[in-house]
Amino acid sequence: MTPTKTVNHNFKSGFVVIAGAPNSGKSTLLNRLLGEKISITSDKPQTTRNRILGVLHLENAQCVLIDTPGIHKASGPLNTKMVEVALSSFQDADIILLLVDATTSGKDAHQTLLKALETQNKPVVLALNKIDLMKKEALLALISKWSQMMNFTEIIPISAATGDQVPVLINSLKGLLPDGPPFFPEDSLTDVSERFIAAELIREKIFRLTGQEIPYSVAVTVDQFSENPKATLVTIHATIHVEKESQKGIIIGKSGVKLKRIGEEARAGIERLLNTKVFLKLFVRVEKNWSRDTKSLAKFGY
Ligand SMILES: Nc1nc2c(ncn2[C@@H]2O[C@H](COP(=O)(O)OP(=O)(O)O)[C@@H](O)[C@H]2O)c(=O)[nH]1
Ligand SMILES: [Mg+2]
Repeated sequence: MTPTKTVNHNFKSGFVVIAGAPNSGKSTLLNRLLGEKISITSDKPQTTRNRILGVLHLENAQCVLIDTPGIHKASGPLNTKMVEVALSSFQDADIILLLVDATTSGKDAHQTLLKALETQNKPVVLALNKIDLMKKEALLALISKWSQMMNFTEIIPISAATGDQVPVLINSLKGLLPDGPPFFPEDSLTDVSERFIAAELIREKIFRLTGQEIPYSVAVTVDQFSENPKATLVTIHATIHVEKESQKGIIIGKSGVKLKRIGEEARAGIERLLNTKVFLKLFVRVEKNWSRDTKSLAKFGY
């Protein structure tokens, strides 16, 4: 006997991979689409290191969004790993959402990506982001330029930061989703743990509060994550791993001022995420050249 496969024509579901160059606003857009901060953002390229999944629940549809580390020319093992993660996520996609920073969009930066997209046999939606920073005439010229570069399913100008035009984007994605049952239960937002997001929020503050080389030499691990019996307080111990003694000094700062600020800002973010009081204790440790060592990369989850 052949089992009958029932397709519910009233429901649509699928995977949307958000691809694009570093800093185009992929993580900002994911957070905007979900209405919750699950992916960290900063003005430094390569803030996102892992694949982050978020579930967007719509009426009669479910859109599983994948935030990827940006695609760029790889250099060094950590970067190579990030590009691999981004490219391999295309395979799981029903729709590819290409996000481009409209203010800096030049063709060169996207060549690697366009080449990879041409070989995919699936809808590609182009979202031109950061239109809050642009004049309308410049935007129209840009739309015409991109429409000649590749045969996109749709081109939608948006602002992930203000939310402008984001509903239009959601509608377009919904229309392109295949028929199918939901992948995730109604109340789920992401597949990563609160513990992981907590470590990421600490890393975000380091990205935002330190300059130049420091962010790329930092990994964060959560060593303890425990709730008191009444669930009114979460205690977190986390370690910030750096590659050199000098970097440890910069993270800690004069009389510990920098580390204190990182801790305060991270705690506020984690409290918003968990919706409870948080006690956060941070340690700083030197792990020589961890970003060039495969074993350390694995230990830190990359
Ligand atoms: N003005 C403006 N800034 C944006 C917008 N979207 C993202 N950004 C900023 O661009 C930077 C990179 O964003 P992020 O989401 O980390 O980019 P990602 O590397 O692609 O994930 C951050 O400083 C964001 O605040 C937007 O629509 N308008
Ligand atoms: Mg990102």
